[in-house]
Amino acid sequence: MAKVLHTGDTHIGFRQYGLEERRDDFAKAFLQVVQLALDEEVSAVIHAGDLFEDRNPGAEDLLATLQGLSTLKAAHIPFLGIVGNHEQRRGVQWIDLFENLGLAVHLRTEPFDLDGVPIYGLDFTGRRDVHPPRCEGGVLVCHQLLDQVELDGELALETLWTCGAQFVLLGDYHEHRSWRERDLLVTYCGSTERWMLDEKKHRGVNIIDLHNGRLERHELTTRRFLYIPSDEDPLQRIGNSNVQGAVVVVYFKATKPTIAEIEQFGYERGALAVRVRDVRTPTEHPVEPSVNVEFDDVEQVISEALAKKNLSPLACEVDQIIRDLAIADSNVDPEVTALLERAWREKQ
Ligand SMILES: [Mn+2]
Repeated sequence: MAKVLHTGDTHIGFRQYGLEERRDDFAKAFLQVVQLALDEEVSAVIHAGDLFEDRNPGAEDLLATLQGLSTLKAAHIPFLGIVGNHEQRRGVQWIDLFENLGLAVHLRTEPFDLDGVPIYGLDFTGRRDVHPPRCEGGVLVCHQLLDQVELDGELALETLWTCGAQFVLLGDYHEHRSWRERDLLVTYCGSTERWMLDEKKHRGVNIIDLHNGRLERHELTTRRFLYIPSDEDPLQRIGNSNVQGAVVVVYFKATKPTIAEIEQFGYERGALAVRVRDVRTPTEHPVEPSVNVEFDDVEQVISEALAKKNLSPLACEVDQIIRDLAIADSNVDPEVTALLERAWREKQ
């Protein structure tokens, strides 16, 4: 008993590289985690935020999510979650809707009792300093960046040693990490599919025994990514590998073959996607020849770059308004003004 599955950063609904196959992969990873929870007979699934890629998941994303949550409910495994930065809405949150349907519990600073262990939750609070609540003898679940993983991370690891919790289960950072000091375990579970190209390691989840503090990693079976370093000949490597259905990632610093040739060869060999990353330093190539790189996916490149900037939810909303093609250019100003006025009023 009191063995919990800690997951997060599922990003259901992410149509990575503009591909339906990838959207499907993110939902499947969630269902795989649900199956693992059943197989491992855990007492609860604890989700540390970013269940969805954004705050408007599509019907197919909701369907997969409801299937997963219903499966857990039928197996009497509670799903305990918080809100991450990606899915955060003004007003009602998705987790509230699932809670209303009896399929989930929205963890809050008032603890949920799991077989005698108090479980506290803190929704994503923005990129400002975070002060953890008191969590005496229990588990704190939150979605923030620790100063140990990002220099300007808003949550200081130091403050967690004194919050009273025995376990701090984190989401937001997409790699598995953990720290132990005295009786406290602090851990990131990592994302369940590769959300960015540099998430090279195997994806997985944490299974934690709340009685003895033991943490086990369980790897997930996810879409194959073939990483080709810049010192290898990409055409030769692709030719010698089974790339059928895989995402091929080429780090590239030579001038031959061309990026277009690498892409074409990868697709001919059956790759699902070919991403070429130019790793030459600007001084090596003052004239940028790779005009076609990522052109079909420019929105995605911008999203990935912005995600690294740790913008506030408000700044992200401004960005979404500006990039939303459904909003006419002449309406961008009034939309942004209205948004800022709303935010200002909420602060009063
Ligand atoms: Mn995330």
